[in-house]
Amino acid sequence: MLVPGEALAEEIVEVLDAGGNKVTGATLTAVATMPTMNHGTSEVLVTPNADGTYTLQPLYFFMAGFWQTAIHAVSGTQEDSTNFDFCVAG
Ligand SMILES: [Cu+2]
Repeated sequence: MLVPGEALAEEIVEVLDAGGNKVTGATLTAVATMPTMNHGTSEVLVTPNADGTYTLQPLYFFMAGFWQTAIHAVSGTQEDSTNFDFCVAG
């Protein structure tokens, strides 16, 4: 469970193609916000890992409540985006 002020939280994500294969070498951008409160966090850095996943950090969820991480991935001429929605317990 996440608690407010967990400064070193991270998310590890995979990017899959239509066939379910991991996409390596993609360019990911990530923004963490509290959509209902109109604020975000400091910049989220994306680091590719050797196993084909990507690590998003730092994710500084400094308040309890509803958070959203919006992720956009670009690989060649393909791009896609998704949101991870979750609550930080108070
Ligand atoms: Cu807030």
